[in-house]
Amino acid sequence: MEHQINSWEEYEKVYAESVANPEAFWANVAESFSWKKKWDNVLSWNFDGPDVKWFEGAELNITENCLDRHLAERGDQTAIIWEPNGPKTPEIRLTYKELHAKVCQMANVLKSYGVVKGDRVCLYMPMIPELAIATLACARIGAIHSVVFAGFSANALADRINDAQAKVVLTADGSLRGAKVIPLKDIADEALSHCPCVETVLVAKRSDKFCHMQAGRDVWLGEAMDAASTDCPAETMSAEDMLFILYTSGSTGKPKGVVHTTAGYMVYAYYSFVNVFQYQQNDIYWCTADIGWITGHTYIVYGPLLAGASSVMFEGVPTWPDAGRFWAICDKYQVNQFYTAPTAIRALMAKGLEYVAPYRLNSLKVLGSVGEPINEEAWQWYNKYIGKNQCPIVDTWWQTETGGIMISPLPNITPLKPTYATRPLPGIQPCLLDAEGNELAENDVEGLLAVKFPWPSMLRTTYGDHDRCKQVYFSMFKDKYFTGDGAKRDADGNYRIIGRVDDVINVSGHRLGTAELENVINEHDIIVESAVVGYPHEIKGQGIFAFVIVQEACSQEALEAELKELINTEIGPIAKPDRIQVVSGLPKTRSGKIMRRILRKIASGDVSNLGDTSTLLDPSVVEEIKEAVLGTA
Ligand code: 6R9
Repeated sequence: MEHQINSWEEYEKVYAESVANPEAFWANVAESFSWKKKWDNVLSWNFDGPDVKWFEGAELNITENCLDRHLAERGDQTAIIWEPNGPKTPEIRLTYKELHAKVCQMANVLKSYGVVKGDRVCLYMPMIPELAIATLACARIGAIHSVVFAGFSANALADRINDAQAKVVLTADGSLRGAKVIPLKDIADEALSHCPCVETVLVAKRSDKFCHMQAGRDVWLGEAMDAASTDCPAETMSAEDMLFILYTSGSTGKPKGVVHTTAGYMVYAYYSFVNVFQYQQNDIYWCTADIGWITGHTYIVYGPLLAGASSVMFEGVPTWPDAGRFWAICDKYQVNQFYTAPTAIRALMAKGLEYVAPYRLNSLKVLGSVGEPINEEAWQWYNKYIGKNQCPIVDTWWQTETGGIMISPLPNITPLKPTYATRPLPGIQPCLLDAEGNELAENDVEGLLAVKFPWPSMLRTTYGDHDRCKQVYFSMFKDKYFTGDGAKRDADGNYRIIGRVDDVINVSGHRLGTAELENVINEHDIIVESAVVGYPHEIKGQGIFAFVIVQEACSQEALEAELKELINTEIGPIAKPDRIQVVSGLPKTRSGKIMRRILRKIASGDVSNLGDTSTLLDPSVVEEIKEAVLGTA
């Protein structure tokens, strides 16, 4: 594959060049794409705006690079193998030619409902081929896609639709998850009753569930596609035209719409994919993420297709019909590169080796991990039982905001170190800072992780609120992008990501803002005040611990059930608290700020060193909380 690094010496050389002359480096990578018009200027930037432009003046369409470009050479090669929820249901294979035709049909359907370049389209869909097709169909006609993970609730969906002012929503009648069928259209309908901006709802058929179709608004997607032409010219896009919005949690209450643009995202998605997975022609690659998250955007849809890869897309869950499903799929398709999350590894590890034993797993060459720190035990298990000590593990650190993998080993090239994401990819200039923003230039240090030079797939803004983008990412430290993560760098220059240093918790690899959770909990009539923190959880990485003050005595059982239900409807099942503790007060400073540090320590069961509590308004609440949580004062 073009621009693939083959040895450690080459990595060091290429990395040095990419830092010495970033523009020449990225221009060279960009040369291998098909452009309607080449760029006038590779990069202009300042992090004060922030205002970052890559490949300015260029014109292109990303779907021509994902699809059309491959037709002559590999039109009949499989682009996507779709493995359905049920293991006995036949899979669907789409060749590049077939995928191209379907994307054009769906693009024509969108056009027929009035979608034009720049319009926002919301995709609230299960992991069915139509989701990948819809993503590309939007890009084909220059509409901006906003994929909302289908596990989010009606309210969360409504907020995202309204924030983006989406004109069209795509959904399905139902979503099959293991033995369950989720009535997706009903949830969408509930959201849509609060979304006057939506004119048309296109509904894919996936279940036998009846769903209401609102006349004049709702349309069956399958029928509309069948009637549409398979020819749709690709809209001409400028390099910096928006490609998509993806909402993510931050430390304040409202999710942010992270914005990615066209050319830079394309170049980096390709470059990082071929290097981190060392994909070779005819390999079968599988990323288990959902397209509702950034990992699915970059490493199920765009990256693999840009590289002309064959990739697996899985509708179901890892534990159904049993905990061997992932391994069965690896054997079934002879998967070569497998990319998943630590939370899945830990969950499957806990089920026991009898679910791994029946499978050969001999096609695997590279194993990947993403979403949260991978603990040593999970790393060793993944390495020994899945990789059979033969497959390098790439622990890939990145974020919704970075668009692509930033720090990761290159398999069979970078020396591995368990739990370390190791080295930055070429073109990526990370640094560690102290609290004042001074760069810790030496090795063997720990600090706040930032990036000091732009890279092509970095976020450009937060939708509808550029100032928020500036505040959250670019004002903490001058001339640096701040990640929100803490990290350490060992004596050899390898990075290990420690975790979030802000009020974001990472539950099973999903980001949740504690403020977002508290806002919902506080809506309950009986709640006076709440504070939510993360604590170590064996499977999920972090669990959700909610401390609540109630207005009147109530049964713990009823309170838990009601709060869980409330969170379920307001955000979704992923955000349900693991522990709810009623307390009579929260540890606050004299200025009224909750000392979360103390709550975090107590929630983790560690009260050895709570630090100075003398500045608290009422230090005695700490004793009470300790007693309530741990049964000791
Ligand atoms: C791609 C993705 C981003 C946050 C990030 C960090 C955590 C991701 C990690 C990791 C340790 C890794 N994170 N990968 N922590 N090691 N390999 O997950 O994006 O959902 O935006 O989350 O996830 O804390 O800041 P996103």
